Order: sequence, then C-alpha cells, then structure tokens
Amino acid sequence: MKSSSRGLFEEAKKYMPGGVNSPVRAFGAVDATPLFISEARGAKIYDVEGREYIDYLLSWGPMILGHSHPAVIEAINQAARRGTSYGAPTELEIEMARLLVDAFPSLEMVRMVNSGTEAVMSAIRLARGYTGREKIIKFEGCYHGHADSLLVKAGSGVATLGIPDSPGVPRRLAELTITLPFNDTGAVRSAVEQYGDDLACIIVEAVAGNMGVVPPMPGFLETLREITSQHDTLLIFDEVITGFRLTYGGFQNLAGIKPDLTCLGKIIGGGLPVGAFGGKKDIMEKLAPSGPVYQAGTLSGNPVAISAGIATLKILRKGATGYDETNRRTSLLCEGMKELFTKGDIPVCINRIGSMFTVFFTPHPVFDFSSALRSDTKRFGSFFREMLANQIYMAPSQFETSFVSFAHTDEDIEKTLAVCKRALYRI
Ligand code: HOZ
Repeated sequence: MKSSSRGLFEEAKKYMPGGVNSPVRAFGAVDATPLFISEARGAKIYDVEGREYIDYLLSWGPMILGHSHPAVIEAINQAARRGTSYGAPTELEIEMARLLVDAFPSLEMVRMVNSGTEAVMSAIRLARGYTGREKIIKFEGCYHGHADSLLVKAGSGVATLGIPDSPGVPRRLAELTITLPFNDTGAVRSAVEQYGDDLACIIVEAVAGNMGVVPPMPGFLETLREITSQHDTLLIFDEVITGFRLTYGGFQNLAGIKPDLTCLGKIIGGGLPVGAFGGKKDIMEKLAPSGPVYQAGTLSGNPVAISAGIATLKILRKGATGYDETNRRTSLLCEGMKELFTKGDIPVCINRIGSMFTVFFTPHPVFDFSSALRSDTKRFGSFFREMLANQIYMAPSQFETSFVSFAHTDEDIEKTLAVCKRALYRI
C-alpha cells in the first residue's frame, strides 16, 4: 500500500514527541497534518503521495538556489567519496572562512559550527567571556535558536505554540536576559542606562524573521551600534536567516553597519547542517585554543557540509542578477496578493524584504512582536490550508517567514496568485 502523510504522522507519533524533530513542522498551529516529503527539485517539493507543491518554505530558508541544485549535489557527492568526517582540519575550512570574511566587512575571523542555535549560543558565551559581563539584551519575538539564555519571549515555534517561557530554562539564567520591544530605540536607551555596566551584548535579528518578517525601522540598528559602542557592549547580529538571503553577504552590508559579532547558518550550509559565527579578530581570538572561552564540536567544519556551502556561495557570488530577479518575483507575488486581499475585503499587512515575506492577517502595520500578535491566527490557518490543498506550500505559522528561491519562475508566481484568488472566498 502507498504511504500517506496522515498514516506516517500517526506512526511517527509513536516514536518521536509530537511525531517530528522540530515543533512547528507538526502543523499544529494551522490545524493540519504535516506533509511527509519524499523529494524536492528546484522550486518544487513532492510529498509521499506523489503530489507536487510550489515550495515557499524552502527548508525554512537555506534553499535559496532551489532544491537539489546540480552543482551543490555534485559537490556533496565528490566530498562524500573522499570520506564523510575526519575530525581534523581541512583546506575546505580555510576556503569557507575566506569566502565569509570576504563577503562581510565586519568579519575578520570565523568559527564553523553545526547549526544556527550553536552559532548564537557560542557567540553569547564569547561576548560574556570577552567583556566579563553577564547580562544580555534580546528583542521580543526574535528567535535565536533554543539555547537557555535565548528562550525568553522568543519567536518562531515558541511564539507559534504560545509558550511564554520554556520549562527547563533555569530562572536565574533567564533573569540575565533582558527583553525589549523590537524597533523601540527609547526602550534600548533606558535599558542600557540601567544595565550598561553589566551588559555583555545586545543580540538582534538584523531583519526579524521569526515573528513573521519584521524589518528594522530606519535608525534602529544604527542606534544599537551607537549605544553599544558607547558602553563597551558587543553588538551581535543574528543573520542566520538573512545571511546571503538579501544580497551576497548580510543585511549589514546593505545597512552599512558593522556589528562586533555575526551569527550565520542556513544558506551557508547549502541545505546541510552548518552554522558559523565570527567578527573582530581580538574578540574571536578569545576562543579556545587561542583564548580561554571554550567551544568545540566533533562535526564542526564537516567536509561534506562545508563543500555544499562553498558550492552554494560560489554560485551566489556570481549571481547578482539572481538576487534581483528573485526579489522582483517576490515583489510581484506580494503586490499581487495585496491587490487580491484588498478586492476581497480581507485586511492583511504583507511585510516583505527581498525574497522574504509574511502575510499577517491584521489591518494594522506589523513592526514588533505585540503588533504581530494582533494577527488573526485562525484566519492564517484557513489561508494556509487552502493554499496547501491547492499545492502551494508556505511557512506553516503566522510567526514564520516564507521565502522565494532563484529557481521560482514567473509561472510559479502566476499559479500561486491564481490559487490565492480562489482561496480568498473560502477563508
Ligand atoms: N524554528 C525553525 C524556523 N524558524 C524551524 C525549523 C524546522 O522546523 O525545521
């Protein structure tokens, strides 16, 4: 008998909590059964029942070139034939480090890790070790992975499931994390006045993508840079989503701001598990073995994953027109949807930057977590289910980002808009 997503989900629940290895994948917030995927190529993803979908989830961001890009697959194959892990340095790691340092003006040195969570967790430890201070500031609705210090008023799955503070995070540790509203420079100024002497760092998603897409307002990141410099506090940009997503480099390249540390992941692994953090040499050299701040990993700098990342970055480096075209298509999609929703008299706020977008079901502008939370999540769920039933696969939560890849075509966008037009009458 052919497998079905429903049948596999029931089976998966017997062996894995909630049937998944990462919470939002369970589709609980949109009241649907998760698709079990069998393969993906270009802009298309296929479920175990053989149905084809236009994919706007793109593995939550990494697949900017589309799935199974031939050059990336070839790089993975070739690397795997030479052995899958050595636990020893390789030339590939130097090549990757050089690519990252060349792409980001703020990076002088990097360390490769295995995920965005690991990158951020390590960057925070480094900031604390470097400054000798303990407190950190993060912003409500920003999500920086699931390390203890950062699971406070977090976005992504934590927001989707409505878990304000996760059990298991020691209260005394959480107390060291100060949370402030995103885009609120006044709140930052007063918090820094209050805690400045014990403030190791301010960490921020350069463009928030884990409460849905919320771009920084003009001046917000600039103010963070100015205040942190005045108080010898480190500024950390989490560019796990935005690294190589909006341009070759990070959002910081577009904004012309140099943070002290930057965290990366997703795209730099070309679809394999990779993260990285980096920054100024004098800070990075505090890491073991050149300094005392400890951080390590058996699979860090894994040759297969790094090869996939290098292949991806080399294509992106050549592909300025790829970014332009993808941004144009995303704009076409978002403008088209806006027009349809207006005609259908359904109030939405569509936030887009480059090839990242979120349709918030609210008539109000969304500029921080509180305004994102005013969205009608039930209506979002109906919209998501209607789109999915018609083979359009978007991020399964109001508080996540959908993406467009270099592989999407104008035809994909037209088809998506046609489905959206029909969906409006049913939500
Ligand atoms: N929290 C991740 C996205 N922001 C979800 C990752 C996944 O479920 O794969």
